[in-house]
Amino acid sequence: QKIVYLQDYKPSDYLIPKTEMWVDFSPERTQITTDLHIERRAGVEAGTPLELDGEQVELVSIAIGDDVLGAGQYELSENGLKLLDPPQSFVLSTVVEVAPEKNKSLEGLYRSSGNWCTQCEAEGFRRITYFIDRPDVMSVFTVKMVADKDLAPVLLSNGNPMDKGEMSNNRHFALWHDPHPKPCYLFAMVAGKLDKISEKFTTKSGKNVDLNIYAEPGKAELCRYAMDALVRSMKWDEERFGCEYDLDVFNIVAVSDFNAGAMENKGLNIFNDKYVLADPATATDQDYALIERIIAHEYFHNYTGNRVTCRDWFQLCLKEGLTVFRDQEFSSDERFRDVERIDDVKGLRQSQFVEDSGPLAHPPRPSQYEQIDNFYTSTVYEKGAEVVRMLMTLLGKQTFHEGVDLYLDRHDGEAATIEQFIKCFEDVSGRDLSQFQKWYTQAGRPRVSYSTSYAAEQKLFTLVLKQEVPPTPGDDEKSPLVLPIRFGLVSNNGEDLTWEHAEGAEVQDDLIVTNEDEVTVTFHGVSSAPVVSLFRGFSAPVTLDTKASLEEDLHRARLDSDPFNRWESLQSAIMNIVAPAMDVDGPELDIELLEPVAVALSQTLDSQNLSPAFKALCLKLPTYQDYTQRLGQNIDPDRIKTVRQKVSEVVADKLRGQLVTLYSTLHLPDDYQPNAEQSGMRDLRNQALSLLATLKEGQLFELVERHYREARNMTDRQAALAIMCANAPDRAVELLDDFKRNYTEAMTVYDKWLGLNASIDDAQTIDRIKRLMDDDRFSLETPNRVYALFGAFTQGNPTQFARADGAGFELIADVILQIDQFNPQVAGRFAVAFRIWKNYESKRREAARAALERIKQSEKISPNLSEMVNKTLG
Ligand code: B3K
Ligand code: ZN
Repeated sequence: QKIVYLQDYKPSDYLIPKTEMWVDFSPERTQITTDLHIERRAGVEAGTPLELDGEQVELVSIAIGDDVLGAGQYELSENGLKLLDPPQSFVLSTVVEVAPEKNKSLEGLYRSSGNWCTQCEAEGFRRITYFIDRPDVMSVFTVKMVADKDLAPVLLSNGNPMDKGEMSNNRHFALWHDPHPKPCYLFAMVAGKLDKISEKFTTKSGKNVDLNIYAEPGKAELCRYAMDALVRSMKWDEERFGCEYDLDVFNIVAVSDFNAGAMENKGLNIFNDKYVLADPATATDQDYALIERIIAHEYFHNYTGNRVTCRDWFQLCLKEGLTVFRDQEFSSDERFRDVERIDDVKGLRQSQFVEDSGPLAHPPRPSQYEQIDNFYTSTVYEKGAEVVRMLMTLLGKQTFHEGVDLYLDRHDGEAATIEQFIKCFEDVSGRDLSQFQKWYTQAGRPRVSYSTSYAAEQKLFTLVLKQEVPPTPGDDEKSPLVLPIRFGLVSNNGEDLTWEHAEGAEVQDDLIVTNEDEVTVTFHGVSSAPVVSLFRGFSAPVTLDTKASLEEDLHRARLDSDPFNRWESLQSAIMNIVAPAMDVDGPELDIELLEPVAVALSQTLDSQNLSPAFKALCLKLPTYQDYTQRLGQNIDPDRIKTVRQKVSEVVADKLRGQLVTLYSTLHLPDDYQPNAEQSGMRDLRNQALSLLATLKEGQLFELVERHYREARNMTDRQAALAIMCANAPDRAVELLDDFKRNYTEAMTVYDKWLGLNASIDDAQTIDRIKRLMDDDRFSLETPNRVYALFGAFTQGNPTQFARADGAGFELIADVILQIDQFNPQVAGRFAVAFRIWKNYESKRREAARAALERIKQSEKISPNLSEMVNKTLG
């Protein structure tokens, strides 16, 4: 396979400042006529050939001006078109035909529920027409769309609507013009039968914007919450980042077949409908929160991604990391900051940390790739966001915002790089950020260890910090990174102790900044022996290697003024006690040790100062993945499951009375609202029930069943089902039948049903999944079905996926191979399920290897899948 290297970057020889398209939709084929206004870049030699990308498009005709080109004047291949000796400045007209009905890869132009729509990022535009398909070639697009009035009453593209009208033969047209030059990956079109809801927005400078959200007929009312989130996002971006919307209309279209979550096409965002459609009967609190976030994320791209885009795909995290950071900040401002932070870090650890510890480890800004589609990873997105967050921590909020302002101003309308981004922060702060930049270019994460001592007489507190970055595949030499460490010295009564002065590292207020392998920081004038609280708010994405004593953890869990470390310390106390028993040759779990942890949990639940949402987080005991990361090697999922079950039982039994009271007395308002307050209360109540149910008592299952039957919203109903699936498979199967009959009319709910079925941990699950694949409404061609069924299985059912007999691995290998025939992006993405194969104990390891080898040896696998499988096998 061809590898693309960052160091080979070279600007395009030709530019396309203007593009005019005429698109004629008809049921069988779509014809696209394109005028490209092409110019040779200054300084490029005459006679330099022009290469246009094009895949799966059928060339009907090609002309320069009025001269139709004949064979010999251009070369055509599977990947594009080459003009051998183009003039300096000219208009190239092409007519091509594409077949959207047959397009199951969901890249380029395709049909979803009969409607036409597009997905161009990263390299889908070349499946619509010939173009220089790279993000640094920016063009002003004008598009005329023509279609049958009944088949496609709605015709949408980027930018502003300029004209529309009737034509002969029951046809009509719409003309769209986007004044902002953009790379073709931000191009979009939608044509079809759609309903909409509309809203008006006035920007801070008084400009009126029409907002529309389109959905399939009958679903428009389900877009109300998305619209509310959009309006709040627009306001927030003005207030926090000074970013004001820049077109007359902003359209969102929800489609039911979509590979990713959504796409930020200029002025015309296209969404996977599961991130738009919601009402209390079909969506959970978590669904609402995700909708809010993704709506915001795509909207925020209008500046970070669209106004300033990426020079090349290596810079993907320039737009994604920054935009994830922005959506995290938005959610934190709209909801509970502390809870959002904990949730985000949990997400980071479950996906990015795992990625970073395995064969697919890569830096947020990689330096080589085979298929860019495989690089839409949690390292690029979530770690990318952590790096931006560290910049803010390091420079302070105000200077950070000055840096972002400068970046958006200096590079407006340009395609930028990470270096240019960092330079803006250097310019506003006067700080040298060259070492900091390694966060973008180095894979893996630092392991930080520490030790402390206190000399009472001198009132001297000493902190020794060490960092080490373990090697990642193909990269043994790691340098130390700049670590912004938020910290506090927690006293006996929980107050943060002060100090007179500190030396040995840069220390300011509650921030230590170190960039060395090892550093000793001494604090003078510390009045009593503190318990140190490091990386408050998870101020750097590291792994803390030093395991604190149980007393220290419990001290922080009870008293730390930083909510993140309060939560973290409780989790770490449990993990320190429990993890050894999960080791294949480990000791039995000593349940007596859990007593003080249960006491701390109990105090947390009783606290008057903590929010229900925070308490709910604390009740979520460490996850399966938390333990696999701690253990690293020789993982036996059954053993982890048994020990986790035991821990839950012990804790549930100790807190029984409190949990029952909590469940029965926590009352919610009748009027359902998906806001943070109510969501937190529901979460706490459901968490209490969930923990209780691990006691597996008949009476408790009655309670769970009643919770299901009396639920007045999907949050509670799904929670009840999930609890049953986790603790009583037989009863769960019955309830799931009822659920299917009564609630799954909406596909979003049908998908929940699929996922719940796949999450049941019993020996029948694999057969059950095979049966579900034959269900009338299931189809491998719709990514949401695939994500629901197999995502829940590979991520949510580790014991069955990683069965010792290999049946789970085989099932997923079969499915990946089938999907790869028509949708390589989704196939490649699913291969990620195998990334931890080397960490299993030997039997499972061999079974996983066999499944991977079988994929690798299969005939005709896509380049996407091949890259993933080869890298995973290592
Ligand atoms: N930029 C898109 C991702 C497109 C995925 C392409 N394979 C959505 C987002 O991150 O906002
Ligand atoms: Zn994004």
